[in-house]
Amino acid sequence: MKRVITYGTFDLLHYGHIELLKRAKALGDYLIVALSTDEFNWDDKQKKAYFPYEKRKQLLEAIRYVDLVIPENSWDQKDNDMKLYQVDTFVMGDDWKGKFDFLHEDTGVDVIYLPRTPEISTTKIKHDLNMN
Ligand code: C2G
Repeated sequence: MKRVITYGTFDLLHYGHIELLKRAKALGDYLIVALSTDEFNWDDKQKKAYFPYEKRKQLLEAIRYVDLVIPENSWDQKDNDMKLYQVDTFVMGDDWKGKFDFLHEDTGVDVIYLPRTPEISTTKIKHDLNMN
């Protein structure tokens, strides 16, 4: 069984997220999503999600491509996650291109960056809805 993992906040879930998850799942048989906790978002990513962790988790768990949702609460957990969850492939959108190449050296996982879906982002949604 080929195990794939990806990380993110997935706030205000939109089709760009779905396209990423769909392509990530197509790279294996089992997709794990490490979902940024509210504390990690605030303390380390300087962003506040509209939906709290439990709601974002509920939405992700309803997606056919997602097999397991785990918390992301540190930048440093990835190496251990690769081993703990016996990951074969790490996937991120290409806005992160190059940032996680160390995972291949450290753990041997394949590191794949997928093109982002253009024209959509959580920030754009908030802006277009005149939310702050
Ligand atoms: N994404 C995409 N296309 C978009 C928007 C997002 O492919 N139009 C991808 C991002 O590249 C990312 C994933 O969807 O791979 C989740 O996006 P975010 O929730 O914005 O993730 P981010 O805040 O970048 O967190 O440790 C890694 C971080 O947790 C990543």
